[in-house]
Amino acid sequence: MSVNILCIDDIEINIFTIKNVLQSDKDVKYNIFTALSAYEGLDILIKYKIDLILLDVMMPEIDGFTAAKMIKSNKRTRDIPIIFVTAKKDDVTIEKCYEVGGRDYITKPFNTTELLKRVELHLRLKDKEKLLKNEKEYVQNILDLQDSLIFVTDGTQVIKVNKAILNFFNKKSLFEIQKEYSCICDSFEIEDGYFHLDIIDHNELWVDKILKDLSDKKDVIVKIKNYLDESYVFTVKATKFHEYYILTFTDITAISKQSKEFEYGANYDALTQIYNRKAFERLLNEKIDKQRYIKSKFIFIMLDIDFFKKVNDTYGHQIGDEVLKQLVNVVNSHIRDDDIFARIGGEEFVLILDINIENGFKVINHLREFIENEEFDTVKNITCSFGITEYKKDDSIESMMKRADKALYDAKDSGRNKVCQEL
Ligand code: GH3
Ligand code: MG
Ligand code: MG
Repeated sequence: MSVNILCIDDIEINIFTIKNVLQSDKDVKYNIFTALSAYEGLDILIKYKIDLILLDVMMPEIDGFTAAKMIKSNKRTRDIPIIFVTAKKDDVTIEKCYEVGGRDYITKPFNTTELLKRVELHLRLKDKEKLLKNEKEYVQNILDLQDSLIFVTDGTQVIKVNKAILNFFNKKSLFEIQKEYSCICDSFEIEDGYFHLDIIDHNELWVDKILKDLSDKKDVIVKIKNYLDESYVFTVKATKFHEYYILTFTDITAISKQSKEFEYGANYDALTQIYNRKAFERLLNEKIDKQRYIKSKFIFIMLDIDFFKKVNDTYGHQIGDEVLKQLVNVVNSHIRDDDIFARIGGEEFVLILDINIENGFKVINHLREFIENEEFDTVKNITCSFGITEYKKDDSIESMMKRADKALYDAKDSGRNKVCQEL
C-alpha cells in the first residue's frame, strides 16, 4: 500500500528538498503531495487520504500552528500525524508545536537521515494506533453481540459495558450508566438465595467475593430489576484481568421460575397445598435419621375421613374436593408451624408432631372433636378416624406406618370418629 505524505511549505526550494529526501528512501515508496500555502494544503486534505503531514511553521496568511489547529479540529483529519518543519528552535516555538497537536518537530536545515527516520517512526506509530483502535472496536463488537450483560470494572467504577446492559437499564451510553450506577452491585436485590451486598464482609470487595465463590464451585445468582422494575435472575461468571474484573450476567429467569415450580410441584399436593406423599416420606426419614444423635419424642398419626365415599356420591366430586381443602385448613389452624402435615392419598393424611404419646393423644382427640364440631360448607358435618403411634428405637418408616395403620383400622373398626393408638 502506498503512503501519502503532504508537505506544506511556502518556499518552493524547501518542498523540493524534502521531496528529494523522502524519495531517496529505498525501503518505502512515498507519494508526495505538495502545497505552497495552508489553504492549498487543506484543499488537498479534502481530496485525498493523507497519512502524514510535514508542516512549515512560518507562512503568510495562515501559519503552521493555525493550520494544525484546523486539521486537529476536523474529525476526518485529526488523527493524521503532523511533524513541524521549522527554522526556529526557541522553547516557545517548540512548546507550541506540541500544544497545537504536532507529534514532533524537525529544525531546518535538517539532516536527511533524521527526516527519514522521524517520518518512518510516526508512520509506524500511526499504524500501531490504528491497530489498537481496531482491536478495541472489534472487542466491543464481540461484547455487543452477546445476549448476556457484560461489564468491566476496576472494582469501583464501571469501565466498559455491552449493548445488552444499556438495553437492560435503558441507557444510551456508558457515561449514562456511570452517572446512575456507581456500582452495578447496588442494583442486586436483597433476597435469600441470591448474591447481594448484605452477605459480604466489610473487609472484602464484592467482586473478590464473587471470584472466591466461583472458585469454590458455588453458583453465583443475582436478581436485578430492569428499568421497568421487572426482576430478572442471572447467573454470574467473573474473571480478573490485570486490575480489571470482567463479569457476565446470563439471564436464567425462565429456567429459575420453571425449576421453582417444578420443585414446588414435587413436594406439595396440588389440591390442598400441603406436603405430598413423597415429601412426607423424605421428611419422616430425615426425622428418623436424626434420632441417632438427637433423642426426642415424636408421634406419627394417620388420619382418614369417615365415609368420604358417601360425600362424593351425595354431593359430587367437586364438593368432596372442597371438603378436603376445608379439612386441611381446620387441621392447619390446630397444629404448629414445625409440625409436618401431608396428604398421602385421596382422603388420607398424616401428621408428625414433636410430642410424647400421652400428650399427643390428648391433642389429637381434641383435633378430632374440633373437626366433628366444625361446620363444613354444603356437607355440614364430617368426622375423621385417627391412628397414632410413637417413635421407638430402630423404627423405620415402614414399621411406623404399619403400626399407625393398625391403629387407624382399630379406630374404624370400633365405630369411626375415634383416636386409637398402637404402641
Ligand atoms: P371409611 O370411613 O372406611 O374410610 O370410608 P370411606 O368412604 O371414606 O373410604 P373409601 O376408601 O371406601 O373411599 C374413599 C373415597 O375417597 C373414594 C373416593 O371417591 C374419595 N376420594 C379419593 N380421592 C379423592 C379426591 O381427590 N377428591 C374427592 N372428592 N374424593 C376423593
Ligand atoms: Mg380411605
Ligand atoms: Mg375414609
